[in-house]
Amino acid sequence: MKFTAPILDTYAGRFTRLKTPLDVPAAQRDPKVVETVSTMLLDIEKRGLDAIRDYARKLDNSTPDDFEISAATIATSGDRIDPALRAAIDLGAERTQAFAKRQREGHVDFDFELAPGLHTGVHYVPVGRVGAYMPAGRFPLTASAFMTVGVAKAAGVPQVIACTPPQPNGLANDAVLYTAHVSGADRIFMLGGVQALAAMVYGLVDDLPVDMLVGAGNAFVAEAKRQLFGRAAIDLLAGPSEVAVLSDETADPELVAADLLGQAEHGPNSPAALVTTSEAHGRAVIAEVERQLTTLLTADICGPAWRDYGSVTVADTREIAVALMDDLAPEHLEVLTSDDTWYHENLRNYGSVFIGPWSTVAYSDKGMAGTNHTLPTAGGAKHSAGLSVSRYLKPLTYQRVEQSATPMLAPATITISASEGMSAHEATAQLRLDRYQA
Ligand code: HSO
Ligand code: ZN
Repeated sequence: MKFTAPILDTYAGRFTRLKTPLDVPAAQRDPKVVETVSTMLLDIEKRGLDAIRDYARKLDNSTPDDFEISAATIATSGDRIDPALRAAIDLGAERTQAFAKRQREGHVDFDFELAPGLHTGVHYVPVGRVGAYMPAGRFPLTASAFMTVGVAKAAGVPQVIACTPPQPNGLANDAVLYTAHVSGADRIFMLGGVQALAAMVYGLVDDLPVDMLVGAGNAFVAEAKRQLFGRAAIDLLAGPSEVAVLSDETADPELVAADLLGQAEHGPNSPAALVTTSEAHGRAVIAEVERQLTTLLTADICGPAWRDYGSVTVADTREIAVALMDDLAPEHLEVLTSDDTWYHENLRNYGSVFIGPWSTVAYSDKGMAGTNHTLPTAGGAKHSAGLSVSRYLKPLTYQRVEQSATPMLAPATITISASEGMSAHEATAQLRLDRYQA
């Protein structure tokens, strides 16, 4: 599709086009990252817990006798954090679970007589064992466990274990611990990065391997998930967090600029895109971003992100705006227009949408909106949705055939099997037909 949208000057004073996901280097495709991770995984598979200990010592300067965090440390984590933070975490856990439980109700088993005597249906069963990774880099992302541990529990996952890396002081982050605890984690281990994911999938710290790995992390964590996929299911491969805003002349440039910078904070390669139907509004947003960057405490990250991965595009019509946005397929999408309902009805590719000036991405990021913040990045929203109870549930199918339905199933099964030369398949149906006729 060709767009005739004029393109505005962006932060660096040069003309750019709308940044597409392909412009963002996929760190997980860096051959050095791929190789480091595969060497580590092979080593861990061969040497087991000894290798885990070696990596924990080398990479995190961590040498505990037991990686598991004691029940007492976990139970008292809430006492070691600010009471206001504790209350906020309680609220986030409750709201995220309430949304997830409501979504769980939408997955309804059914039993359907597809043809006379042929009973079929779906029975939803949660994954048995989930391993959640809870990062703690420059920003500890406290709310992460709401989305992974809490939603898994709301889906009915019986065993959820979690890993979090030691901080420079050698201890786990108490806010992260408390969040995992109130979200329902069964066991928590102080282990970081690739070695944490490998330990969970190979069953090295808990008795049994996990069936599914979830949770955000750096490029090494994402690559480890990619390489472990198949042995375990994964939520998704997250790249740098993104935001896109779709606004018109009725939107407040100050809010739009703040929300663009709000996600640019994730890293110097976090894309922030504005698509607007008003050039004057676009210019006002650019000026506002510049102004806010002069006082923002994390301008060292947001500034480079906006300069290198920021974009402002003017669309002539709302249809073009929608087409541009659907092509971008952003992780987070905000709509601030006089026509929000029309946009909501027409947009189709995004991880989560925030409608109107009173909705902002951070509400979901921190668990207050109840929705999941683990969402597809880098255009993944074209084919996938984010993490939710649905991802933890397996829609298992069944069939129960009455004797009387045999003539309806067996002959065609025999015909297809015979045509393929699959005699053993054919025999299973033929036996039943013979008995039915006898
Ligand atoms: N925007 C991130 C989640 C997050 N941001 C948590 C801040 N805290 C991915 O959706
Ligand atoms: Zn965020």
